[in-house]
Amino acid sequence: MHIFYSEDHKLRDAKTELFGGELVAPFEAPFRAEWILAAVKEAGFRDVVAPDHHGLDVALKLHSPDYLDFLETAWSRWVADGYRGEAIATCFPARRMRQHPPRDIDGALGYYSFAAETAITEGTYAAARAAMDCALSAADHIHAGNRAAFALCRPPGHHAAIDLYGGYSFINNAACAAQRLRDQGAAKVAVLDVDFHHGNGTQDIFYERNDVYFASLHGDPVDAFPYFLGFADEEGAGEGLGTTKNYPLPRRTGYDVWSAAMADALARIAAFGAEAMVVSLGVDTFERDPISFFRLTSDDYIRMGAALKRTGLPVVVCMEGGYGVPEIGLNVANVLKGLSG
Ligand code: SP5
Ligand code: ZN
Repeated sequence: MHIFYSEDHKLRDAKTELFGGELVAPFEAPFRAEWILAAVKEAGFRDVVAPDHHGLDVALKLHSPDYLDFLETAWSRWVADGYRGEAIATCFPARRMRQHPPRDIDGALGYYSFAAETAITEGTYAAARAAMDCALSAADHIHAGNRAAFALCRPPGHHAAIDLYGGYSFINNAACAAQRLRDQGAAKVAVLDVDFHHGNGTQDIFYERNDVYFASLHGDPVDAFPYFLGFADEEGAGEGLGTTKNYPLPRRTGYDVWSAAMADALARIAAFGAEAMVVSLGVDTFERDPISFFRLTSDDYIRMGAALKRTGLPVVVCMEGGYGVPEIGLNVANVLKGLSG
């Protein structure tokens, strides 16, 4: 299985995350990709290749043009205003306020985000483009006839919505992979999101579409970020009604309950008629993840990968979350091990 990896992920190296009222070292940091890369190589996945450079044509089918332009220019606008710290949103267009992009960068940050923990920094956009390139190249690799590919995306992408960043996500890598698979001829595609957090961005992007099925297993939003999306009654709208499925799960969920939900999701994806699948892989479901509350063990990730393989579908795996502990590498390698059987 090919691993698509770009050194440019290191350009996303924020110094600050707003957490517990303090600016702390971000959970989403370069060491994550380095640990994961080392572990997958150690597990025998040695075909590590740099992605091709892609344009924005696929992303422009998912994100709004003004949003992508904002991402590209936000840091220079912030610096031009004389701010000395990293760019953190502080004011949001909340209930009953006007939804209009401000001219001022401080306001634009709030307009284009849904969470303040994620700072924009100098290299953020370049790194997000490289992560997108990994996802697109992995999709191209599937189109070329391979059964599976791993896009070691960093920063992650599944929280990035049509015109919102947050949750450490800027461009939705998994959505780009799914769109690429569609553009290359797959009539129907599924995105299975197994990150601990609800994939609000991916859901938003495909909510009214009937060609992409979205299923997500995650911490119940009454208890977990992103709090305001991912409930069981969200099922898609318009032409997309019935093509979104959410599995909000309680604290201390282990693999028995979790895997039953995954099996239900995979049955629905098969019934939908997906010809290819993108997996948003977060290993923040791990029992010792520092910011999450599921109880998966390292061996469970082998079983997860094997279940993905049993679908018989070609699979693009996109890296999402998973933090703090050395086991993130092993857990990702275990998914790939199960998937390549
Ligand atoms: C890609 C991904 O996994 N993004 C997750 C972003 C989560 N950021 C907010 C973290 C807040 C953690 N709150 C923990 C509360 C523990 N009581
Ligand atoms: Zn997550």
